[in-house]
Amino acid sequence: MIWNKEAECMPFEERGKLQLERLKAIVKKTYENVPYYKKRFDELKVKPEDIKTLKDISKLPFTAKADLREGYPFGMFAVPFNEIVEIHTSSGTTGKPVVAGYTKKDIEVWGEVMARALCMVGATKDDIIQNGYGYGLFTGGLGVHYGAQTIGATVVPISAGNTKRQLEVMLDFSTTIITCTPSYALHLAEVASDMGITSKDIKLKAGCFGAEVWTEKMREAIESKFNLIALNIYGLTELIGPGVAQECPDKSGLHISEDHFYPEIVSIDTLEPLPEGEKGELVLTSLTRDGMPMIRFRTRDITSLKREVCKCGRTLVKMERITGRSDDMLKIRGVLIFPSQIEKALLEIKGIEPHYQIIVTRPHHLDELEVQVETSKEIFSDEIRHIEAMKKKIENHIEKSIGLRVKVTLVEPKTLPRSEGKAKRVFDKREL
Ligand code: DLL
Repeated sequence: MIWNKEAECMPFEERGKLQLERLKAIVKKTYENVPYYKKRFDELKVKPEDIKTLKDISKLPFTAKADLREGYPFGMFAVPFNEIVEIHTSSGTTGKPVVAGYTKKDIEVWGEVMARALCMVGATKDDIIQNGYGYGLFTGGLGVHYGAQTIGATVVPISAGNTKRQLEVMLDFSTTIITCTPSYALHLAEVASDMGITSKDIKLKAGCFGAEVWTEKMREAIESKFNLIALNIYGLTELIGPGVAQECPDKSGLHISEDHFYPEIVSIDTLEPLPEGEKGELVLTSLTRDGMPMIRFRTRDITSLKREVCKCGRTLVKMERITGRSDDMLKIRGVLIFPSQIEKALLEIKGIEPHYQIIVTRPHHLDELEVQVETSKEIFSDEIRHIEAMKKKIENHIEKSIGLRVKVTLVEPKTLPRSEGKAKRVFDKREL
């Protein structure tokens, strides 16, 4: 099923023309309305009129997450504030989050691209979509919600968590489509099996899973446990939220809604655009974003692009599933964190040595983060209850700083491995 055949199956050349037209317009709008971009363009001595072909996009400046933080909270908006009807923020909790502002038009586009995504998964007016993405400032909940409503499907806005209730609702309402993170889907499957629920009791036909890195192995596990088709959805707050790209049942890549989000792949080392098919960092430009246009946003996500007429009939370019990031950001239970944030929180505590390791595991399909820290000799030779108190203090301090509960293990001084080069701090054992 295809939601918007005209847009999704448009001949390559015609789409190229549309993209160029939209690119010129968005660059002009951004230059004229966002002082930050005017300054960046001027520094590079590039003017909106310099965009004559799609390739000219490489003349434009990149935008990084840090740039958005600088403009916190509303510095990147391109419309008068009273035109903004909704605000979301990125899930990172330290420092200032990235704020995304949406006008009415943006919400419509979001509904459109999410309708395309859900339709790719098989959603129709007759489906019951159980939306297990978090509602709130996170874009997952409302993004899926707008798409479901655009299609006219029945959305159950259950949000994330409350696993037993999720399963009861799934059975009682005969949910046909589930949307949540893939790790949570596996957790649901495990709890379902503990509760004696089998795939025969469950009416799910499809799942739309994303917001974090996952693998083919995870797909196989989810599909066999729930007897459904599990498809990959990609998106990010800075561009809109979920709905930037979605996998179709051919499972040969995620179709980017490139009439709204223009993709480039650049080399991680040189930031030069790479030829099609090569792996590098995904850079996205919003072509139609009204409230907060984004020029060449560095997603830090690693992938490659493939342009072909897909078996499903769509001509939208396909990106390979995201295999990692070009920075050391981790996504733990949906929250974006950098190891440096943990380091900063740790070093704010007296008696802690700057030697630590972060170990990420996924017992029962839920992420857990353990921080092993060396303490000073004095603390380590202290009474057990003092050590316990120290451990609690660190756990609380980290939670306050990054918004995530972690397990702290105190280790003896000089026991963690020292490295000669770049210290390896993070041991991600989630098999992603
Ligand atoms: O995760 C939006 C979203 C919600 C996508 C629901 C899909 C479903 P952020 O919290 O801003 O937004 O995080 C964006 O998450 O740059 C990727 O690193 C990662 N990510 C998102 N989708 C995928 C995916 C939402 N399918 C960041 N595979 C992105 C791998 C993903 N990583």
